[in-house]
Amino acid sequence: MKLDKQSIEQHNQGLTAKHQRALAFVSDDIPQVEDIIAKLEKFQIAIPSWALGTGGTRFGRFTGKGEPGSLEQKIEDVGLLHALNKSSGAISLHIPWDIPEDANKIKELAASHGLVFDAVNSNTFQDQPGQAYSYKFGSLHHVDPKVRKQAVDHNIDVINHGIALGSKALTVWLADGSSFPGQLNFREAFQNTLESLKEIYAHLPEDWKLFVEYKAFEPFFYSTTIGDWGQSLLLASKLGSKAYTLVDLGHHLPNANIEQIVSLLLMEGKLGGFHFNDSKYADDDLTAGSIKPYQLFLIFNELVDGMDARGIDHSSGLGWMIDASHNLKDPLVDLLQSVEAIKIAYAQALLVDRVALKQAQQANDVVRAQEILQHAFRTDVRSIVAEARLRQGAALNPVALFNELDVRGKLIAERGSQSVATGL
Ligand SMILES: [Mn+2]
Repeated sequence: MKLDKQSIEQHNQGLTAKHQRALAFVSDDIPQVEDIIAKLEKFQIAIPSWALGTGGTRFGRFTGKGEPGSLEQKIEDVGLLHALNKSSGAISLHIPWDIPEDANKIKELAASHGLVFDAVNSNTFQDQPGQAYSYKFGSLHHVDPKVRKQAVDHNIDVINHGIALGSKALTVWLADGSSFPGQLNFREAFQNTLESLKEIYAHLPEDWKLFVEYKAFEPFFYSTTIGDWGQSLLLASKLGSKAYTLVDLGHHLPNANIEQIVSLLLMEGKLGGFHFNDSKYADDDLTAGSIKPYQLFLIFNELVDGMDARGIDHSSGLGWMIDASHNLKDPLVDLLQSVEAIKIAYAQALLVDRVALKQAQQANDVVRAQEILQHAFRTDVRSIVAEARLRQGAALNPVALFNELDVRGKLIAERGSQSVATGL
């Protein structure tokens, strides 16, 4: 299904008066509000193809209804999100869960929804039917060169799919690690990973990036071969200028200072992209901003500061992606909430008075520094984010319109209640 312009306009008309009041109230004290709105309009967050179905837990999967059963339907779903918020204009594909049979047709379909293809993701954390060697003991770090070669070849295959779709980046996340002391030689595992990544890197087109994702633990529980940003940065530095570190918010040990990590990676020109989600305990993959909105703001504060310091374009300089999936909410509504939370944090970060903050830091005025940050965080910017949407023809309240139009009900009528998304 596609949303028609008229239902969006009708929805907006009903909310206009209230919206204008809220916008006028908050804008009065923000001289640069037009600049913030312009930046918000440009800022797009890629939707992962694996988040459109109801995710599972280690204990089971409770499937939703009307889930997208094909790549075409997944693109249709992201198109719906983009029509509702005009902030989800890209899709990040996972291979082999979503292999396009006819890349040109898929590209055209995506373009008809106003979508482009963001980073492609390889998968060497599962065995696929007919695969010669198992990844049970890892992939790019494996002791057996035949397993490593199979994993390298898969990544090259993913790059080729991405080239056909117009992607410009490959994200590599490895489930390589060990669960028991003595299982692995750390140095050999790292060297094997580096050599494998070098072979993949050699196949990257000139205008592509390689994102090296890290994760502290899980699925292994003693060591992870790319376990933290230091190990990722080490690999990215050895690989070359097209390799970057990718930060997934859920891939840190509890209470890690992610904003400091982001700041230093940006300083070194090695922050490639982001996977947004939120968590209470570990890699919980919850809706962005649902547990720790202040942390999300502090991360964006460093992102804006660091990108401006290096003259990086906010919307295109880094890869912005959601990586979240759970099994309670409607996945489409969940993604709308995540995108909204990300844009709110970004808008608040744009509000920070950086000249005053610098002065406070130079004067060791701790109280003033906190006041400046928390003033921005406590400003209700929802109407500013909504205004950016309104100007692009999207809905003032995407979640409300999703419900008003009974989008899920219509998808169930089209696809049936048994349709299950491929992937997780
Ligand atoms: Mn991730």
